[in-house]
Amino acid sequence: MSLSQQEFIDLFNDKLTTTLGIRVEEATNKEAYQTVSLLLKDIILRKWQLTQTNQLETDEKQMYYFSMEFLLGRLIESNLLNMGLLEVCENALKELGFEPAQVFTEEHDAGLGNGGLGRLAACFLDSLASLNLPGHGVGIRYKYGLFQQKMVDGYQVELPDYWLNDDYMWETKRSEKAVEVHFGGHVTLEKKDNQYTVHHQNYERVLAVPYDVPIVGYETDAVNTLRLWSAESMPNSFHFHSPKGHDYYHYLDYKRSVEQISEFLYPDDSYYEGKLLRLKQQYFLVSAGLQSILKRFKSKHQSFQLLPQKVSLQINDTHPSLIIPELMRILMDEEKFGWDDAWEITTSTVAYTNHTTLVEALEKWPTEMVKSLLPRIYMIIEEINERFCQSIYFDFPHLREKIADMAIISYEQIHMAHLAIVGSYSVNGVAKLHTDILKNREMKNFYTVFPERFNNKTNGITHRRWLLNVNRDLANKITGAIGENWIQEPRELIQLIKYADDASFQKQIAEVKHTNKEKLAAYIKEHYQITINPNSIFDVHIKRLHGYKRQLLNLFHILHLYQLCVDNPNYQMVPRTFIFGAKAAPGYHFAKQVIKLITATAEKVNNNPATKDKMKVVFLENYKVSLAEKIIPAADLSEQISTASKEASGTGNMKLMMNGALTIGTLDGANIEISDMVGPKNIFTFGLTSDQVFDYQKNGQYRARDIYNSDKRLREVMDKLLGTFFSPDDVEFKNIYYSLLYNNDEYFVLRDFDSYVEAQQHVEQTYRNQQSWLKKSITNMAHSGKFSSDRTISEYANQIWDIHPQ
Ligand code: 26W
Repeated sequence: MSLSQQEFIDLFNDKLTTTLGIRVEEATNKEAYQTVSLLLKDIILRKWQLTQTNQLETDEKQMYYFSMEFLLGRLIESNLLNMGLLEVCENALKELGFEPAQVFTEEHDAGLGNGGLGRLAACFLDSLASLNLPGHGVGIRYKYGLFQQKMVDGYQVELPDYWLNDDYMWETKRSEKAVEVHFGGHVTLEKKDNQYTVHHQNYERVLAVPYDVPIVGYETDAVNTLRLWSAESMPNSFHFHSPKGHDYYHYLDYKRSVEQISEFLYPDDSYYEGKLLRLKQQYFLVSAGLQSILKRFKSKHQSFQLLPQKVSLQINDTHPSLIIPELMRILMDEEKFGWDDAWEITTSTVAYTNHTTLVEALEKWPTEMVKSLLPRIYMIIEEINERFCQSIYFDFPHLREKIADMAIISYEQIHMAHLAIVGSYSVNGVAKLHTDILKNREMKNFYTVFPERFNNKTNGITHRRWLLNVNRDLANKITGAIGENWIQEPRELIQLIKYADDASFQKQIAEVKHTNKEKLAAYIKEHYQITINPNSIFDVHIKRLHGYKRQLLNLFHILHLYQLCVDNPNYQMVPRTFIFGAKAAPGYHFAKQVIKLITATAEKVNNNPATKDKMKVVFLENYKVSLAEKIIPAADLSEQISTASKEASGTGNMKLMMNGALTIGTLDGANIEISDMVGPKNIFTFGLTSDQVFDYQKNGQYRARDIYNSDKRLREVMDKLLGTFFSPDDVEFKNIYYSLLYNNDEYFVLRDFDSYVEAQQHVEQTYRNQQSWLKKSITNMAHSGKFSSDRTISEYANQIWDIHPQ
């Protein structure tokens, strides 16, 4: 798309008049934002409509990405960029007297996700559209996104994220495409002429209304769709005629209970809680999404035999795995297929991505709950289980004793991961190590039965948002050196290797980083009244707060440095700014205590004369996509320090690397592949390997207390948690202390401390030599092309979905 600046201004003024009825001089930043997005949406809608017609006509295979989370953040800048209108829009806004950055920040983040899994889904949508691939998202239009985090006296407090307070500019409600979803009731089977008819009665009816968001690709024609479903009560469902007069109250109850379904996103990350409402959400997503896909399919095809050739359904973790019995239900009960044919179609259409092996994150629904909420679905799951167990018994006699472990239903629980593996044609992990752990440990028996299903798709991130949009200065320097080819072909970033040693390029890179650090410092000054030194190392730890992500290990290093400075006023260190951003699940007490410990440490470090010029600790409130976009370009050091084997992949590691940060990390998730790409000299690795972690878990020989006893530094740090260091009479951190010493330190914080401190010393030495640091930084950027989600999505498209550019 190309528009001249004047054309853009004319469109702007016109929109302002016809929608808000005001003159440009009166318009606020918010009104300017609304106007830009409206005029942009007009342009996008034309393309969107063409794509839809075209996709229907050509009848190419479509892929649908089912996810309970899409963490989109803001769309304005990436939509402008992808439409080729970013520059002209910015110039036009300036001409009209606005500051573009101020205008863009008026968009409220769409925070419909918790963390990695949700953001991955959003990056995938961008890559699908940018590669011109027919792939769409299916999700829930939560009225409230992930909670807003407010810090009060150093504690996290959760506030509702009412993101729809202002209209969401990118969505279009499609009432005419609404479908019905049924819950509860009774199911009876009637046998007639050797055919079963299923009667489902007395169910609750829910109206699922889709809101579509156009997904624009970078310089491509196609506009894909993210369809978000909202739950409404059935129209005309209020009847006056009961003589008892209870109807009105029943109606209100019904309406409340229905609207609840799409009310809020569960804030748990990697922690499963068997809540009925969550189960409702999952079935609601799956049933509504599938119905609309099948409607479209039916408008073109006579028989569902063709479904696997025309449709691929990817499920983002097990959260949408009810799509398997739901598809079976529709094929059998409504389309009258027999079991075997229905099963063949289903298991050739659904593909499953696993994102975690943490036991506490694996979904297991109580049979009673599923039986009463989804009676027909439960019957089908029982049958899937029955047949699966039989097939193991007869076809894999050597696995007979494993049947109890592999069953989909056991101990009154449905194991959703087992259902997902048995019911799909592809099972993928999200990094090499993670896939190996699935194959050889966690899902070993399933791998024996279905070896051809398992495959790896290492995660990726959209380099358009995470480099081009958020760090334009850096992108320009890159283009200055190697040309702009890398934007279409991110692997071309490898050309930067030639400049890794080039003094003039190093200088440019250093300048950009410095400017970015100054910007972040100014932001921190403005919002936190903390002065940070742009010449210090910006050491960044941003991700959900979780035991396995070991923010605590980072903190112990900070407290250790603090002690060194206090003990020796002449202690020489390269100044550092430790930057944290993290939300804790509201019910995760340990994680919340760690947040409080970070802020308490910040108080100490930032105010002690012995440390305050050498170290600063900053906890940035309400970590979200748009905050990540501010921090990442300014980062020197990327903390990726999970207990080996626990982080399936990580994607923050990729974003930071792409922006020139060096990684300090364990050999976990995609860190291993980053290390393979850049080589050991260009990354600071430390700590136990995953095999060592597994060995400890098996042999039970880990003794956290022995390490505490033998390491004076650790004792000094940890004893601060109990004594009067943080506050005179406070014992609030004793839980942390106990979890490490009495519960034997589940995440091996103490075990990795020494090796971490050593790696941090290495970081410091390297940073002292700026030339060497910059060389490593450029080397990291050069190898980051592999981690573009364009690569990931091409692999999914070719190896799993069999979809092709349109
Ligand atoms: C049911 C509760 C629940 C909620 C979310 C369980 C599990 C999850 C997700 C699987 C957690 C998650 O986001 N996992 C992350 O997925 C990323 C994308 O693949 C990976 O990069 C991260 O390593 C992984 O932790």
